[in-house]
Amino acid sequence: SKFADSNVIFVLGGPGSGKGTQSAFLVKRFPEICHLSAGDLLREEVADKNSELGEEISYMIKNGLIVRAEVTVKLLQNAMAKNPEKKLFLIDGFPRAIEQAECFEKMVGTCKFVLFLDVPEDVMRDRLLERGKTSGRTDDNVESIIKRFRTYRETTMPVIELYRERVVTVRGDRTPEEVSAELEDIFSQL
Ligand code: UP5
Ligand code: MG
Repeated sequence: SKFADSNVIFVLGGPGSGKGTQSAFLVKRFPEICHLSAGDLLREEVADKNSELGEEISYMIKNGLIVRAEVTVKLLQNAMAKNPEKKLFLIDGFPRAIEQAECFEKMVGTCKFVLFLDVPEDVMRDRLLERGKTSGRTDDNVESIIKRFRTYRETTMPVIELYRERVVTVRGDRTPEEVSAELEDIFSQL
């Protein structure tokens, strides 16, 4: 394989680019893969009445801001430790800031490659607003979406630049099935 020897693949792309949808497809198709969504792990903390971090995280999510790197890396580390039998970890929505990438490299290790789902902002916005009718997510509204896009452009795009030699870009503005077919191809070759 042309990819580095690591059991971690980062899945990046803007809000609503299809990271969760395509990660779900990949674990169904390749059961040896474990999908970990950083956003889902943070939302679980908010839902956990015993968590001391719930309020801080809830504020950050609603405002499209990035939670302290150590918090998210710890949640990811714990989740990885709970799935020791898995061969490959798809880490979705992380790292979305340079400091997060550095923290993960220091505490866990490097990544095999970065899967980047490229979708124009207007397409992502329409998807998020549509999902917002039923999702119950506190950040699927116009105000939060504008903030999420700003953080994405200013803070997450530099991560794509940082890893540019290891980025595999897939166009995400097609039907879910078309995107999945290309991903199946890529992952079959690993
Ligand atoms: N959909 C998907 N694919 C489609 C397609 N090909 N055609 C048409 N529709 C498609 O998809 C979004 C919607 O689009 C769905 O309704 C889907 O059916 C449809 P989804 O697969 O959910 O996209 P995804 O990229 O996962 O979108 P998500 O909203 O989850 O992305 P975000 O990156 O915004 O959210 P995340 O959960 O990763 O992060 C949320 C917040 O948590 C961040 O803003 C931040 O505040 C915080 N966070 C941190 O602080 N640190 C972290 O490390 C991670 C998150
Ligand atoms: Mg998601």
